[in-house]
Amino acid sequence: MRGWIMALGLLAMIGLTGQAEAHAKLREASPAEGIVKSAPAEVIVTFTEALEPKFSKIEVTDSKGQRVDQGTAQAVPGEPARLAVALKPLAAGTYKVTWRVVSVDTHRSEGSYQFTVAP
Ligand SMILES: [Cu+2]
Repeated sequence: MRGWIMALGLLAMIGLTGQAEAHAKLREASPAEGIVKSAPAEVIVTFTEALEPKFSKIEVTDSKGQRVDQGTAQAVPGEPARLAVALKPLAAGTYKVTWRVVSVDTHRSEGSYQFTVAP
């Protein structure tokens, strides 16, 4: 019995440490990095942690640095680790998605990737 309690305590400690060090990392994105055949209407990014949508944003820019997203990124209902932003109609070309997010543990993280709309 004592062994069990110690083992559970150890597991709890590992669990807590793991959580404290967890930052929101990009888990998947739509469109994904690379080439897409048709212009997407929105960008949806999914992270490894739940986000604070009010403090999280996505910017999508074209090769000239012009914004092509339609503004504020929105939380996806029922999907706390997911953020979406609508796009203006995209021509063929390469676009950069930059995300700056705050996860529910208040940690900030940011990053970017590119996708290309094929001609
Ligand atoms: Cu964190």
